[in-house]
Amino acid sequence: MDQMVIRRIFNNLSNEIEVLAGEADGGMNLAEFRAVAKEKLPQLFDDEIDEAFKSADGNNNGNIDTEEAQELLRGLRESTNPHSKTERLVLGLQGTVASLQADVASLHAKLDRLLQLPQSSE
Ligand SMILES: [Ca+2]
Repeated sequence: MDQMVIRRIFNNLSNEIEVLAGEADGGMNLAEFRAVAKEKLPQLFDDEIDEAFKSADGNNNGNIDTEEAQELLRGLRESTNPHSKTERLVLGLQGTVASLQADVASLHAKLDRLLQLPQSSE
């Protein structure tokens, strides 16, 4: 199934997953997951819900365990955060380049002034 569909499902269920991830020995089996997903997203098909569940159940034990829920949330944060690690890096580099360009421009201006001094004194 489309990863975007799975992502959309979990984005809509992030509060429920957050609760799950906070429980010490929590977990959610397929029946519980189906019930929660159906309540929040009634337009979903059963096979979409099942597939989303399978993608989150990393060790295939029929239960989204606390650790799996935490990993799911990490994945969601990375995919939905507009300033992901890479983007932060790019933004930082763009800032560096912009400040270097400003420095070079200001050096140019100073050099121009220095070179013009003898001429302007004539
Ligand atoms: Ca599991």
